[in-house]
Amino acid sequence: MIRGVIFDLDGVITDTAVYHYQSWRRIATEVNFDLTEEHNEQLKGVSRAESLDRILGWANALRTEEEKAKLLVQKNEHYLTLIESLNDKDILPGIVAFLENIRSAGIKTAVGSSSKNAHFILNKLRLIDSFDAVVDGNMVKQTKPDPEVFILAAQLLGLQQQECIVVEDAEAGVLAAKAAGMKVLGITAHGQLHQADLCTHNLLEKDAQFIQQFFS
Ligand code: B16
Ligand code: MG
Repeated sequence: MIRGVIFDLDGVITDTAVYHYQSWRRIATEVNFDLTEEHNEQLKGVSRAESLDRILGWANALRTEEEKAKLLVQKNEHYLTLIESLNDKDILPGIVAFLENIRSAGIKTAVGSSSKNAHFILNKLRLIDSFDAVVDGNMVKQTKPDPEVFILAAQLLGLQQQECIVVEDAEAGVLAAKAAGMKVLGITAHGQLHQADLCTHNLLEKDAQFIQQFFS
């Protein structure tokens, strides 16, 4: 029996992934590296610090801890300017109705995000009250694909890990959920998330019955 649904934020609740990509591209040019969409796919769901390390690795660029700290601040400042006007119109299709539906069926809801901006973004979207728990990048030590973020979310919901499913758009997040012993509903615009139990384009016309039918 599924009693909780844990949502990833970027790429599932709202499409901030494109803004992360723009800000990382700008940082990448500073180390003379052309960050492609293929590279960016490998940054989805991964923490800010780990993303920078990966970019520096691809660019074969060495930076001191102090320089890295500055680049992380620059990246986030640019990202925050890009999401300045984010509002409830930026919630992805089907999310609001799906949340209402599963909550009225007694299913608990949480966010499990690698983003340190998750609370800020949920407030901008006016969605913060739709979740019983929010775990963000400030609350965990390990980034996805480590399961810590989802394990903590289940704990805060007061549920067993296997009583929760995760909704994810990134390979790192799917692996994190599987490592936590949770089933995964993958959200994909195109293609597949290989280890997800089921994939869909969006949550339109999905309901609590759908969740119990496919994931119990
Ligand atoms: P921030 P999610 C992740 O959020 C993003 O997918 C990833 O691209 C980003 O680097 C990470 O959050 C950290 O975000 O810089 O805002 O702390 O998909 O786990 O909700
Ligand atoms: Mg995501």
